[in-house]
Formats: sequence, C-alpha cells, structure tokens
Amino acid sequence: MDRSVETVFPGTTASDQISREELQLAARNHGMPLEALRYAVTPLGLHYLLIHYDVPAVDPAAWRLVVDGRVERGLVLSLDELRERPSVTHRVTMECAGNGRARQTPRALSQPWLLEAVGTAEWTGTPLRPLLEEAGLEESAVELVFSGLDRGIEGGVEQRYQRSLPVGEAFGDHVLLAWEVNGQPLPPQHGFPLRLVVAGWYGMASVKWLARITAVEAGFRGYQQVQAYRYRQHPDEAGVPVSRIAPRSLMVPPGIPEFISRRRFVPLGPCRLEGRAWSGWGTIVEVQVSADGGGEWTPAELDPPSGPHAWRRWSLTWEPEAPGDYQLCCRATDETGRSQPLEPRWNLGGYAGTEVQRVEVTVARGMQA
Ligand SMILES: Nc1nc2c(c(=O)[nH]1)N[C@H]1C(S)=C(S)[C@@H](COP(=O)(O)O)O[C@H]1N2
Ligand SMILES: [Mo]
Repeated sequence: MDRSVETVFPGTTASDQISREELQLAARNHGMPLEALRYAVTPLGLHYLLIHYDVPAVDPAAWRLVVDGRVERGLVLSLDELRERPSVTHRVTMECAGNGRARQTPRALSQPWLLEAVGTAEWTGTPLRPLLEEAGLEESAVELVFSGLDRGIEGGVEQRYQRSLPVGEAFGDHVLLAWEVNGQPLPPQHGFPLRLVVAGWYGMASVKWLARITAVEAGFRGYQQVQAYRYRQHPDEAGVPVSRIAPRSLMVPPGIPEFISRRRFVPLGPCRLEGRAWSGWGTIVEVQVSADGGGEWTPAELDPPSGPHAWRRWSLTWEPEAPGDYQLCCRATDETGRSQPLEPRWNLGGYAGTEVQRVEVTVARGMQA
C-alpha cells in the first residue's frame, strides 16, 4: 500500500527524526529504563507513564465515584466507602499500545515510544463485578463507559479521557478499581485517587482519575474508542479495536552502554542474558534468543510464571566465540501460539509494534569483566 505521508493523517511524520512535538510528549511521559526488567515488580518511579492531557488536581474529600446509566440503583461512593469494600492485590504487567511506535516510518504523531512503555505493578483495590452487581445492570446495558477527570483536546475533539468495556469483559476477575500501587496510595500521575486496572489489556483501557462508570445501551462512540486505538491501514476504515496485549519479550541490555549511541559493550567470555516476556492472551511458553539478528535461535530458560497477569522471567548464557559485533534478539510465544513477528507490521496508529527487539552489542577483549 501507499504509505506516503499524504495518504495518512496530517499528524503523521515520514521522518526518522523526532519532532519537537514528539519530544514534548516524550519529556512528559517517561518509559521504564530496560535495565529495570531485572525487577519482578517495577519500582514505582521506574514504571512507565502515559498521560494524554494534564494530571488533574483532585480533592479526595470531595471526590466521588458515580455509577449510573442503565442501572437499577445508581451508586455514589466516597473513597472511604470504596476502601471499606473487600480488597485484592493483582500483579499486572501494563504496556502502552503505542510501545514500539517510534520504530515505524511513517508513524503517527504521538508519544514516540521505542520499547520502554511497560512496567509491572501490584495494584490493590476492589473487584469491579460486585459493585456492578450491587448497582444491577439493566437488560439493555451492553457496555460500561469509564470516565476520567482529565480533559483535553485531541484530534480536534474536546473531551474527557473515556473508554468503554463490553459488559462481559467488565465482569471478569481481571478488572479492578485500584486505590493503591506497590503498597502505597496512587500517586497523582498514576490516577489518584482511583483508577481502573484491566489486566491483560493494553494500558489505554485502564482509565485513571476515574470518576464515573456509566452503563450504556449502545456501543460507546467516544474518541478514544472509535478514532484512537484501532488497528487500521487507512484513516477511512473503521478498523479493529485494540484490546489485549500481544506477546513481547525484552532483554536487560547486557554489559555497559556507550552514552550517546546506547550500543552495548561486553567483555569476551560467557555472558548471562536475561529479560521478561508477557502476553495478554495467555501464559508465555517459549522465549528464543538469537545472537546473529534472527538467523539461529536458542530457547531460553523460563522461570515459573509470576502470576496470571504478570510477565515471566527468562535467561540464557550466551558464549560469543570471538570479539566483534553481534545483534541480539529475543522472541516470545504464548500458549495460544501467538508470537512476535521478525519484521514490523505497520498500522496507522503505530499500535502493538511487537516485532522482535534488536540489541547491537560489541564483544571486546581487554574490558573490565
Ligand atoms: N484518565 C486517563 N486514563 C488513562 C490515560 C489518560 O491519559 N487519562 N492514559 C492511558 C494510557 S494510553 C496508558 S498506556 C495507561 C498508562 O498508565 P500509567 O501512566 O499508570 O502507566 O493509562 C491509561 N489511562
Ligand atoms: Mo497507552
């Protein structure tokens, strides 16, 4: 297909250069440095962050969660009332649907993630289902719309950040209203005082600064539902909605980096490689590693899964035979047989760019081991 810049959004860049707008977004929304793949649970300050508009100022005493729309009994709950409900903690690997976008050309003018828009946190809160059962959904309810308190303009449309879930999905055990992360109250940037956490789905579903849950009788047509977060080749198609996280594996960059290029340097000798792999579709069952850019693959060792919704650690000892340049790759497969492509698969929004990670490494003699 024709991928010239004229055929896609005006907000699309055909360049490999990062624009000022992209820099502006990248400086607000940080990623997880990949060496933090060493932690099973990402220390909070290292978890990635994505905020479309501004962090809203919320007064927790005045804040309420409203449940309304096609329900038999509307609910209005304070933070204290929510905290009195039964609580659970879920370890969840969250990833932004745009992770990998900056590796595409042309690409949507948006947050230019390379590979770092991921993190795993322990979210504490109350399961959504009992709350919905209390409100009593009417027969006509097909979706639940989750509204955040943050407002902005996107694609020319003034809006609150809103996303919906089909009723069946919202009733799943993987859906949580969370007020704590890694054992502390949600910080402002992660959605204080309350956020939705939809485990296994790309991050856009997990609405932060949650204030309202509305049961609706027709599919939600909001911007983040029908304009953004669709797999499309062309702006005129309706496309397929982005939902669950496609499998991906990443490695802790081995050795030491060169400051500017980030090329890795490792001493000659056995080198332990490690990383994490995840999928929103099922358990990771295989991670393969290549040292020659995807020519030959060797299976890595997998640690036991660290929960139904969290990434799985892998490791492997690599023994480069000689000094020189190598390209390390890793590739995950989940229990449904879904795997990572070797080459990019382009779409308009730059979503789910899960082609394998490629890490340029120089093996050198005489380095400090
Ligand atoms: N209200 C609101 N919720 C939101 C967003 C937002 O901009 N506003 N960003 C979404 C996106 S695109 C992602 S990837 C995740 C990021 O969550 P985190 O910043 O806690 O990592 O939050 C989601 N929830
Ligand atoms: Mo995202």
